[in-house]
Amino acid sequence: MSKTLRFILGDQLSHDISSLCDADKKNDIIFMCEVMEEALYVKHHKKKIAFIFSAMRHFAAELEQKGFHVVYVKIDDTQNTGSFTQELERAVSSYKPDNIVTTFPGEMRVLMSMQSWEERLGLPVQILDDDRFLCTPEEFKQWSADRKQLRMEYFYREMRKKSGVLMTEDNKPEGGQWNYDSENRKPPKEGLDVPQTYKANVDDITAEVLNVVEQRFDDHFGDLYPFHFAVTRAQALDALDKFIEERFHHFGDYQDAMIEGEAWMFHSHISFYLNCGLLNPLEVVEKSELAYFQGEAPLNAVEGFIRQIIGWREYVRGVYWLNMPDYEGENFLQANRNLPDIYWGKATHMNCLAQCVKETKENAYAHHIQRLMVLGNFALLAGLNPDQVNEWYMIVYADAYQWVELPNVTGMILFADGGHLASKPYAAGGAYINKMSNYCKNCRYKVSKKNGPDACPFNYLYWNFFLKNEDKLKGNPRLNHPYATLSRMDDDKKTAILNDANHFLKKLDQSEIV
Ligand code: FAD
Ligand code: DLZ
Ligand code: SF4
Repeated sequence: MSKTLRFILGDQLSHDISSLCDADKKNDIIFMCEVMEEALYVKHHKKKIAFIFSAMRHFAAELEQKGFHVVYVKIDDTQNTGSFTQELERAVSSYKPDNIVTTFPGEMRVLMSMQSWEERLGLPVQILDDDRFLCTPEEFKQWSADRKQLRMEYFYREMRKKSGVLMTEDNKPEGGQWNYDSENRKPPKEGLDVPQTYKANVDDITAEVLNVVEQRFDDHFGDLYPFHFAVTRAQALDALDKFIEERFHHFGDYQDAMIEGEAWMFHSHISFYLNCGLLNPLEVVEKSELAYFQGEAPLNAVEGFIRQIIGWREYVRGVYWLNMPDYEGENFLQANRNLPDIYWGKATHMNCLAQCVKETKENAYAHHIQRLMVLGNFALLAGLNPDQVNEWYMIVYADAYQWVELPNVTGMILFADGGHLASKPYAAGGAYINKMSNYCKNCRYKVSKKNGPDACPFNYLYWNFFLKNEDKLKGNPRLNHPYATLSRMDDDKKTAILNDANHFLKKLDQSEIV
């Protein structure tokens, strides 16, 4: 009987993952390792490292309980060499397996490393498909092949048909429409009662991990405490149930709303669990659909939520594998400004930015509209360098892996891929932030002012962005409106915009408080 070493990565914590499918309890070895290379290739938020290590250790314990032979290397094991490849070398020389089986990873750099193992380790290495996604990279490639422009909405409809989710018996979308987004843009209203997010207790395994992270990764960004992420599948399922029971009915209505001091709003907070394998996307979607049919959540909430998971989530993964490795270096707008210290918590008068960074630092989480329309919008309008912005997003969010982070940053917020993922840049002035949040009330800037020292910087940066990028953006039919407005704008107004923007950006570059 042959002996297989089954290598499980930190984002492959699913009991039914392909690499475990036909595992033999008597002969095979399940191998997992905590390595410095993964914790340091970007300096992840402390909470993210603690979350992954604790979830890995709990998963290994569950496999052991099931009777598997698990070999687990901890970060502080004295012999730990610090990299996947070298740890595998050590394991191969100790346990002498006949072959290695693993599942397709979430990042190109890990795939390239995996592809070198067969030669380096001198034994067969099988990389199995990651069947936790609805659409394979090959299927996405086929879908995109005959299209001039990729659009998430059409891809999403294919996924609805493929999965049968929210489809009627005669193959029509439930409720008659594919998309209920127009109902999902309610501004926050006064006195909205936002439920608490799920909070797991810290057990002995997590306490040990928190201690290690405190000692070894103290110079990383972010607050380690309080730590209340789910770290087992059972806890992640509780977190999902809590969302469905307490927040789902408002998810659609307030999907784009932001309230100062309310970091979690009516979102699900399950991206961490989906992305590391504790939850399976299809089971989440099925539970959501059931909630709709049982009358626990309205269609606009359920369709909107399901679209994020079988639409956006699958779409960005498809875009990632379709375009890597080139996607990593894209900089269509030639944006080259250094990431300002505001993103690391330096003081700013811009209340929206300050609040979103503060919550990111505390929770290793910000909800979509904070990531897109505040932090991302500023990065776009200020012309921040895509490499630095990508690195920041990879570092600060506990759900960040390159397959999902890179398309959202390079494609969605920075338009650095020239429109491959999104048809136009998500640029907005202060009015949008004011409509969807209460941040402006406590800001030193006046959102209604367009120019001058008290004006909201988003207002003049918005027009400055379109003026500065005219040669690259003017032909885009979806930008006819801003360019038509600019063509009617008098020269004095344009000069005021350019002056205000120059003055602001100069201060930003000189690390002055803006
Ligand atoms: P909910 O709002 O409750 O949505 C439900 C689920 O839908 C999420 O858990 C997630 O799995 C999925 N989803 C929603 N939007 C997207 C999207 N645009 N792309 C992929 N999946 C989506 N998501 C990550 O998982 N990891 C990242 O590193 C990441 N980086 C982002 C960077 C930027 C600049 C932007 C604009 C978005 C990013 N997102 C990322 C997408 C989205 O913001 C997060 O998935 C979401 O905020 C997670 O919180 P939630 O679980 O409460 O989501
Ligand atoms: C994010 C992360 C971290 C911080 N540490 C580890 C680790 O020590 N061991 C491990 O197997 N995985 C870790 N991960 C998740 C990996 O970075 C992730 O599996 C790859 O990037 C592929 O998506
Ligand atoms: Fe942000 Fe402008 Fe509102 Fe201040 S006024 S919170 S900078 S949008």
